[in-house]
Amino acid sequence: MLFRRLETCFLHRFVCCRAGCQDKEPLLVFSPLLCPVAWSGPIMQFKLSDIGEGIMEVVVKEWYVKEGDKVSQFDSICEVQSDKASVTITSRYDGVIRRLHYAADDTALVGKPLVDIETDTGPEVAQEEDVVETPAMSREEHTHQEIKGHKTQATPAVRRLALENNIKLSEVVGTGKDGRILKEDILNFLAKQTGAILPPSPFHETRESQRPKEVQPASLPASLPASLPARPQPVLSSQDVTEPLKGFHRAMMKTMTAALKIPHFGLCDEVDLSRLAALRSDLRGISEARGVKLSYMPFFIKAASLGLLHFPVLNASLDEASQNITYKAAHNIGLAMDTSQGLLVPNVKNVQLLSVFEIARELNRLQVLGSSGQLGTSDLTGGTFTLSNIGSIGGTYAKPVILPPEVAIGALGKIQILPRFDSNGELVKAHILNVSWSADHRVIDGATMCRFSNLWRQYLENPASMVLDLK
Ligand code: CAO
Repeated sequence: MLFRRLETCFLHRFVCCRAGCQDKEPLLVFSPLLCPVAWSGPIMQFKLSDIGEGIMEVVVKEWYVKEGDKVSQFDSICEVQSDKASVTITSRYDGVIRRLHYAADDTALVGKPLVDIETDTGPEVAQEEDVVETPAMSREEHTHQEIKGHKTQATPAVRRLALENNIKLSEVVGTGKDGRILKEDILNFLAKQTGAILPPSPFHETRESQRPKEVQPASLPASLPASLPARPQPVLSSQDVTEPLKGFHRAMMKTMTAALKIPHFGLCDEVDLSRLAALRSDLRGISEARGVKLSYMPFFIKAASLGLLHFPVLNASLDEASQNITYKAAHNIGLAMDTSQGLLVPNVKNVQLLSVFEIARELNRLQVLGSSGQLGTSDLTGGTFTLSNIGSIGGTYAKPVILPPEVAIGALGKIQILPRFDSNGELVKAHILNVSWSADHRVIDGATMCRFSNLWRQYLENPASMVLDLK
C-alpha cells in the first residue's frame, strides 16, 4: 500500500501510536509509515521469503514481539509453521516493530510482508519507494529463518557464532534455561562435528547454576525422553468444535491423501527376537557407557539396510508424472516418531555406512530433538524407506501406509514373550515381534517383498550373521 507523505500526515491522526506523536489514538490497520512527528529512520517491510520445499504458505504460530518493541538483528520475531517444519524468523534490522501483518494463527503467504520495522539508521528520510518496496529476497534473508520446532532462544552473539560456523541453530540442543542455546552449546556442537576437544570455554554468559555441560557422551541418555507421553487428559465438551487443519496435521492430510492413490501390497510375518534380546542386553551396558541408549530400533534399521542392498527396488522413489523410478544410493531410513508435535518421520541418513552403534547415536539425537520439538528440515526430508515402531507404544499389528514418493514401509508391533516350539520341538519362551510390510504394488511384486522380509527376519533372528555383512 502506497502512502504519500501528506496522506500519511493526515493518516497519522488515526493510526499513529509512535512515541512522541500527539495523537495516540490507536489503531487502524496501517502504521504511519512516514509519520514526520517522530521520524527516526526508514521503515522496512520484511517479507516472508521462500523457505524451500515448495512451501507457499505458513501458519503464524507465535509472535515473540509486539508493535512498539525494540529489536536487534537476529532477535527472534516469530515462529511460523509450514506443513513440513517450523521456522523461527529473526530480525534483519535493528529498530522498532511498527506493524505485524498477521495475528497468531493466521496464514501468512511466502513473498508477502510479515512485519514492518522502523530501522535505526538516523534521521534520513526514506523515499516512498524505499518504504513500500520490499527488499528482494536474498541469501541473507534466509539466514533469518531457522527451521526448528519451537522458538530458539539465543543471544545475537550466539546466533552470530552459529552463523559464522555455518551451524543451524535448529540442530543444536540448548542446555540453558528453557532450552536456551548457549555459546558452549555451539562450541560443543562444533566439537562433535569436527572431533575437536574443547578448550575450557572462555564464555561465561551461563547462569552460575547452569554450568555448561562438558562434552560427555554419557550425558545423552539422561536427556532422552524417559517414556512416551502418558494418557492424554480427558476432554468433556458441551459443543462441537470445528477448526482448520494446520501445520503438520495439514501435511499429514496431504501426504496420506496422496498415499491413498498407491495400490498397497501387504505382507505380515513374525520374527523371533530371542537371540537379539540376549545380544542387546549384552551390548546395552557397553553402549550406555559410551553415552548411547541402545534400543531394538538400531538393529531393525541396520537389518533393513542390509536387506535393501539386496533389494534396491524397495529403496526407491517413484515419480508418477514421468513414470520414472529412481533407485536411491543412500539408505535414509525414516522412523515414525511420536513427538511433542505429533507424528513426524525423521530419517537416519546413510544407514548403509553406519554401524549399529552409530545408528543408535543418531536415533538418540533425533529423539532428543523430537521430544523438544526441534527436528529440522534436514532431519525430516530425504527419507528413502520407513519403519514405524508402533510396538513401543503397545500395538501388536498395524497396517502401515506408504509415505510417497517412497515405495515401502514396515510397521513393527510389540515384542511379546510367547510360547513357541524350538528346532528340537521343545516348548520355549520366545520374544516374538510381528512385522507388517506395505509395498507399492505398481513397482514391487509380492515375491520381492516377501524375500526382503525373509532376509530381514534372518538377520534379526541370527543377529551375529549381521557381523558378516557389516562394512
Ligand atoms: N516392543 C516392545 N518394547 C519395545 C518396542 C517394541 N516393539 N520398541 C521399543 N521397545 C522398548 C525399548 O526397547 C525401550 O525399552 P528399554 O528402555 O528397556 O530399552 C522402550 O520400549 C522405549 O523405547 P523408545 O521408544 O525410547 O526407543 P525406540 O528406539 O525403541 O523407539 C521411536 C524410538 C522413535 C520409534 C519411538 O520412541 C516412537 O516414537 N514410537 C512411536 C512410533 C509411532 O507413533 N508409530 C505410528 C506411526 S503411524 O501413525
